[in-house]
Amino acid sequence: MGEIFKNIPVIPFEGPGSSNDLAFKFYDPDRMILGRKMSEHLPFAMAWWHNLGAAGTDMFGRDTADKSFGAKKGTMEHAKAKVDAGFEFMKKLGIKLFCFHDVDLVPEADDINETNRRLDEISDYILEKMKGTDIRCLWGTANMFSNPRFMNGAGSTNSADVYCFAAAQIKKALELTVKFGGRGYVFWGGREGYETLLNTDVKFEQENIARLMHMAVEYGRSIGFKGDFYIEPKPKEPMKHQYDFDAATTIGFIRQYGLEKDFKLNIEANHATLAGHTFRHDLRIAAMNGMLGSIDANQGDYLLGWDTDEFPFDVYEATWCMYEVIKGGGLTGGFNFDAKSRRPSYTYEDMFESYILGMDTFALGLIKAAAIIEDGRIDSFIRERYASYESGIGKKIVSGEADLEMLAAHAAELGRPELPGSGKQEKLESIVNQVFFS
Ligand code: XLS
Ligand code: NI
Ligand code: NI
Repeated sequence: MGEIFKNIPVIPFEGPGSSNDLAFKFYDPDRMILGRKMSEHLPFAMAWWHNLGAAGTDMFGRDTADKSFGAKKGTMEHAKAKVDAGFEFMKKLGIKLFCFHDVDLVPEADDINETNRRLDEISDYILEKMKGTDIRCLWGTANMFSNPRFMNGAGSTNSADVYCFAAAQIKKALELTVKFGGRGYVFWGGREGYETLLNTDVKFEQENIARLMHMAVEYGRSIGFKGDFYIEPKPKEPMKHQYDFDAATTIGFIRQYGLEKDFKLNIEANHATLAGHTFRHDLRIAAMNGMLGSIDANQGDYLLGWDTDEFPFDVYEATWCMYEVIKGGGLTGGFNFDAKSRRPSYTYEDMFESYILGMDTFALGLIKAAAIIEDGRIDSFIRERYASYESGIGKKIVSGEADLEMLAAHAAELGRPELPGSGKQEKLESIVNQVFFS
């Protein structure tokens, strides 16, 4: 197979002054930020499904982009052409990781035995491609939402037979992940939820999901999977109510069912915002619970109520993301561009320009987050804000020496407290502006 993206060279870093569309302006892999290379802070990954699959189809219209890569869609030749295209794409951008669902890799057959045979064939081909490159797998997953059999869920389905197909797919996807040396395995419960309580036993469904996850851990470990399992929260779409609503809900589930040894979260920007949170909020909740695993790097549109999966463009959001990641001690996973070019962006150049945008946006986010941390004023303000817990009665509260009677006595002695001190939001926002634009 020859070159697919013929007019597109290896994408160089040219700096902010460059007017070359096919160059990085901010992503400079070897640049040192806070003592580490940018590329180490930012392990970027390509999402097989969007980049090599999604071709612009929406609810109202068919494909706009040609992603046949010279082969007939629905064939194994096409599956291989996607591998060729994907590896050329990653090499040209300097991306070292990829993420996949089982059925992103091959056309799904009617019979799962045939699908698995195809997966064996394509995974041999992918493994061959990986040799001699430093391209690795970030995470794998099973698509347990597209096939009609999963209309009522996978782990949460009412049908025990369908449940077995979910199990079979997880088993195979885990085997593929191990074959590729993947760092993680993701559960995104697109159809793990419900439309109406009139037909749903929520408790039973959640218990069944947990049972499946325990089986996945047991099997994964038995075949040598050493990475993290991740749950990717999302509040809705396609289901009206999804069980893994947001980071906090998902952490509760993980702990409720004793999965915390093996599971962390894969936080997606657009899912957090659909849940009515900021991206940053869900990252914080994950990080403070020791469950910040991986990130699906994209962004939504605040005017739209669904998962638009846009390439990250908002530098503020990327900055707060990187701030949380740095403060949270980094990721065990990486930054997967679970993002697709807009429907009218249908050319090969658009594929590259989309990734250049996403990678530059996160590079800027990293640079700005480091600048905020190095500036130090915000961090020291936050520390200072809780200083009353460092001595006196505050210290007793924190150390566990206090009881209600002691605290009530302290209040009685004071009669009335001083006001707790200005929150200084506007001052802090000005500092952010100053760090950003000076
Ligand atoms: C969909 C999800 C999906 C997961 C992987 O909204 O983001 O793409 O990342 O199944
Ligand atoms: Ni995602
Ligand atoms: Ni999504």
